[in-house]
Amino acid sequence: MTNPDRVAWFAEARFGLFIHWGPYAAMGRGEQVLMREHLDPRGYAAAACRWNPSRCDPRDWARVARLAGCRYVVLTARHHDGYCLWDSRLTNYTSAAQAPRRDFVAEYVKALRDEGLRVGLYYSLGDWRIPALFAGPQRDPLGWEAFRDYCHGQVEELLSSYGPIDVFWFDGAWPRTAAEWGAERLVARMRALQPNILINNRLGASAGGCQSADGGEGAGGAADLGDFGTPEHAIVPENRPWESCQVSTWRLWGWAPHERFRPADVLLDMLCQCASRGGNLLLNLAPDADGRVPESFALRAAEIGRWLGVHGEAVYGTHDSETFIESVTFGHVTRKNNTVYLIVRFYPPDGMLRVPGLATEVRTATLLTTGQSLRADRYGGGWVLSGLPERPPTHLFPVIRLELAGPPARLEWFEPGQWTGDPLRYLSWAMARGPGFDA
Ligand code: FHN
Repeated sequence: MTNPDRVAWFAEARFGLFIHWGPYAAMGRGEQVLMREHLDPRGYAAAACRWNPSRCDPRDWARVARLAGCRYVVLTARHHDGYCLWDSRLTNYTSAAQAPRRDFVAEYVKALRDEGLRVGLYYSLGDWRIPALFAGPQRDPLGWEAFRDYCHGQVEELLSSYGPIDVFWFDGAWPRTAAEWGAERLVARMRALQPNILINNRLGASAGGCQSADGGEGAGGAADLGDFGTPEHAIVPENRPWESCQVSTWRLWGWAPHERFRPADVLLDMLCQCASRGGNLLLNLAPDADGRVPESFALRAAEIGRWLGVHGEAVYGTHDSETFIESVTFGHVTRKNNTVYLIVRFYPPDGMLRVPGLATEVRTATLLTTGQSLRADRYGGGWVLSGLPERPPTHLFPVIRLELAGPPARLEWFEPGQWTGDPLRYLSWAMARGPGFDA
């Protein structure tokens, strides 16, 4: 069971930056090109050893993360291709031993700390170069044992060499189970080395070997060893800390120069939706072959950061917004105790914003974007706010802060999910018009 104190910062943070970077960036076709295109592993390794991103400066990554309003960053220290971005003593397939002659993890950790950001490391247990990963312990017991111990040893290196690490993000466990990876023993060692570290739920499939579609765990798998869930390309709340990991483009996590970027409002909407459902967003950055931050990403990240600079209290440290307000007709709702934030994606054309379902008295209503006060009046369905500017005060999402007279409660007619619960709660409402079929 996760210690609430250990995970408190994570829930407060709400927004992290994922960085997928490695020699695959030089190929420009995403992070899985080695397997997806069935490349010759020897040719890939030779190209990876020649890869020399001389203009890479992790301080740029850290600055972009801070300007975006991210509170933590997770870097792929080793992805499925097995190339290590740190000076591992267990292999020479590293950025320190090969052409770059640099320990990028060390540079990255220092850059984050200098920017006041928390440090995360991603580590793919799977290494597609190693035949034992595919043969497994039954066919290749000695090869599997050596590979498993190699991975444990590298995790130990990463947690012993770079100071406090806040997040460890496992991935790539497929097709092996948590038991085959020795996940329980590994996690115990990790917590001994770094007692405050947060570990995700991707430590190997459950006994049945199945891994859930979100890259997490089937029920009863190693997910219980981790501290937070990791729905991927989706926002799926869990009854524990969770973080939705999402690409900032259409599909690929690794650099592809011709990939398309999603607009800033779509990326911001994902963050607001995660916060409104009590989770975090881990938004991906794919630096280019030279390690530079694509301008398209930097511009979007800065736009989100400027919005958070004005409206951040509606995201950081907000609770699960228990569904006490129907928000589909205007946007998202987040909450901090008796304060509710309405994140307005669809600006009301009549300048009146309805807050359906809310029973609790609204003491004050403030348009955070401009600081102006709004009028709040009850109506049959909840509350209506008036006095909004005719035109939206921002091209992203205006936010309204409601200070309530107590904890938010919902009116009898409002049921989360709408099409559930007792239909009789709508009877008097429908009877107001009468039973006739004419207009
Ligand atoms: O196969 C990886 C993929 O390349 C990427 O790293 C994502 C990020 O969560 N994880 C795996 C797919 O679930």
